[in-house]
Amino acid sequence: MAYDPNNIFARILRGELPCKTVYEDEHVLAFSDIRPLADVHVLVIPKGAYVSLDDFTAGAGPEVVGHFFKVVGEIARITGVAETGYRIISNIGAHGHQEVPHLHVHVIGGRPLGRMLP
Ligand code: DGP
Repeated sequence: MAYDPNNIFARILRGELPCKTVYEDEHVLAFSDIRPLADVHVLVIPKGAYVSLDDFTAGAGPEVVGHFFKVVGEIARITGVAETGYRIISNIGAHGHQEVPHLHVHVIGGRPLGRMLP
């Protein structure tokens, strides 16, 4: 899928829409989800224009990809859920029910989340 530069997260990255920033560096932005499923619900996005994990791993260098996932872990520490446990989810494509076509990882925690897979 071609990247839509007007998707909501692209607009957040350009500062056209507000967000509650949890973490930011040169390559990554993390912000609170607008529809939180738990006390902690943070979205972690690369700053590059990637729709999916496939685009990201093909288009970004291994340092950037590695750094991204390191930040995902850092978000769990910053928000305090690393100690109690949490869930990371990335919905990708139609079957994954991806709503916003800019790669993002959900970091969800702060309550027992129950079993997700059968
Ligand atoms: P999904 O693409 O299905 O993984 O979910 C996208 C998530 O993005 C969903 O949990 C709600 C969140 N979201 C949608 N629009 C906005 C927005 O404008 N601001 C913020 N902070 N989150 C948003």
